[in-house]
Amino acid sequence: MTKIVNSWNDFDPLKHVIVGRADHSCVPPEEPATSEKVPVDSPMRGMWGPRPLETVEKANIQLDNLARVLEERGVKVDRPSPLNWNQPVNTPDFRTDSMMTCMPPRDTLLTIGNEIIEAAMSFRCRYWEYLAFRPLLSQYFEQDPNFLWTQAPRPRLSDKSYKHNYYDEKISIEERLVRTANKDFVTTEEEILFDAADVLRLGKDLFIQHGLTTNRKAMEWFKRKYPNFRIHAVNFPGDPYPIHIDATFVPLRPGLIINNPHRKLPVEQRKIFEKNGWQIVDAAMPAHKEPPPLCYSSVWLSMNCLVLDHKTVIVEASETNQLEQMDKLGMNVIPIHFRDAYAFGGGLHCSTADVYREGSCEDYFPVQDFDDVTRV
Ligand code: DAV
Repeated sequence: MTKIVNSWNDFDPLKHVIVGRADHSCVPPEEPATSEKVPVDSPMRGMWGPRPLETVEKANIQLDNLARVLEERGVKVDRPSPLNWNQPVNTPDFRTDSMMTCMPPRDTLLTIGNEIIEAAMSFRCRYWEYLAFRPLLSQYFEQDPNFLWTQAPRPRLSDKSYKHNYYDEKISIEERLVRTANKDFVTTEEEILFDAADVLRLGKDLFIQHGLTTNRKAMEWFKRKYPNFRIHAVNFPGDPYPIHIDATFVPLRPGLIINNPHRKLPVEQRKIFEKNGWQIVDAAMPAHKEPPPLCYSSVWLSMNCLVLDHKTVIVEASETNQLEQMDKLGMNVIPIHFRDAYAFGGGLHCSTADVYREGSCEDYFPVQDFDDVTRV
């Protein structure tokens, strides 16, 4: 019997990881949660169904290449088993006409130490996504006697989970920014909702983004689940579509975080980092003006890098500014091409989920003798 699952942060030496697959991916029909994320002028508006086969094939080539690069560096790579995503989801509480993908495992699976949690995601089209990872989780369970396999309380995703008329075609970016600043999001507090990618793990501290996909009730759940941890609610007022923390606030090694300069952590929320000697550096500007076609994410996938250890990071090959900044920050950079995969669920960090990183649960924030406004 071996230890298979162990990961406490995003920067300790990566030994075992899940890399997503794009097969059968669909653009899901609009629903209360997703209509918020698709920009008004996006060509994705109003269209849904299976993604064009040649785009799926191109994405898979880059995902397979990422897997190969990781394996060459001694990282064990597992892959999910995609379902046919072009099927409706029917529950007693809702119906939607198709599912989405299992390309970004980072949204579905949250690894905390020896535990993997299947997240309580807010998109109806993602209701069954965890099933693609079940063969792997089942295998880990058989092989690792200490692996804790957890499913967060399943959300019902009835109409009560979303604000009605929150979405309005005419709403401007400025109005969206006001909503983000006021912490006014499409999801309600009816039930626990979170995407795993909204949770930034730093040992004993979990920093959780309050946004479109994660609510306060989720933070309360984490607080009760991990009484020995400190749970922090963070939000980034400059983001008109706050979904996931990993193109916004990205740690590179203990003591160093890059922060999206358009989505700065508010001054009063920075104290915990400053008091504990952490440096928050503005991330480099993206090299691209637009995301690739049919992509949900912004150009800030530029900073969605995959850290392999405290000195090594994988960055998208065309992100010249980000490559240069990593070098200046003392990281060895491995550039790889990944933009063909972006539309399927994000960047290098999004498309992976940790299984094993060497290291243990450190306390990176021992200084606590101040008013911590982020603490839940
Ligand atoms: O900037 O669109 C993307 C994060 C995806 N996990 C953005 C956030």
